[in-house]
Amino acid sequence: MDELKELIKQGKAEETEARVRELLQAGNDPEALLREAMIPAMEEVGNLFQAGEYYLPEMLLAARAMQAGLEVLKPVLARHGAGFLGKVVMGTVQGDIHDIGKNLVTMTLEGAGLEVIDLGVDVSPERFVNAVREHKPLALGMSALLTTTMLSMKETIDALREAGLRDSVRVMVGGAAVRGEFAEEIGADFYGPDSVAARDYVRQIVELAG
Ligand code: B1M
Repeated sequence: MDELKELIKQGKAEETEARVRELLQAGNDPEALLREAMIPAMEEVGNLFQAGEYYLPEMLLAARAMQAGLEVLKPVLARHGAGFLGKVVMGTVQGDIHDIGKNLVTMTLEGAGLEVIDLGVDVSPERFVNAVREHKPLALGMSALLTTTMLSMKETIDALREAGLRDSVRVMVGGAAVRGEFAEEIGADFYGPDSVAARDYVRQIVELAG
């Protein structure tokens, strides 16, 4: 696990991929890999960047290594079986291109049997609104990693209201920049500290919808 964390911090994508495979083959729980090595690695990369010890290229390489590892986990986290429980629209908000957390939430929801319409990164309020109108999802999930972009979440909620769609969908927000109080302030229905919380929330909605 420690070695996996180091490989991600050093941005070694191929080695990360191989190590994740090895750890899975050795019987390790995929969620433990995420919790104990992969997510903490990104946390440390952020701290190194903030301390001026890492620059953008190092941060980018670490992100690539993380994504290579996630690709290996994807089929393992995915649920086998037919039929979707419902739809969720997901995206990273306007001005923000961080997508690792959003991808992780997407994978976890898919693993729980949800169909996810992933709008990608830098998604404007208009695109979110159009997707809600078109797909009629149970929930809309927005991710923001920058303090400067999290305000776009409020703009999206306001735009949903203006379009008369606010009551048709549950809005959940998350990402390193977001906190529970902020979610409440902007009128979101739920703040998810991690992908498992997001999955559990959507499961609750599915149960309520009967
Ligand atoms: Co950037 N970056 N970055 N970055 N980056 C942060 C976010 C930062 C905290 C680093 C730091 O200074 N310590 C800082 C933001 C400071 C702030 O605003 N407060 C920062 C900065 C400043 C920047 C740039 C502005 C740097 C620059 O250009 N000078 C720039 C902005 C670009 C832009 O978006 N416009 C930038 C660029 C980048 C890269 C492109 C190099 C790369 C992203 C690559 C990619 O995503 N494909 C990158 C990275 C990798 C990071 C850090 C190191 C790691 C982020 C990450 O992937 N974490 C990050 C440091 C940090 O977050 N501590 C940092 C792992 C991921 C699993 O966590 O996304 O939080 P996270 O998701 C979690 C939960 O939050 C939750 O689930 C996940 C866990 O299960 N979650 C949800 C996420 N979304 C959810 C949605 C939900 C529910 C839960 O419901 C819908």
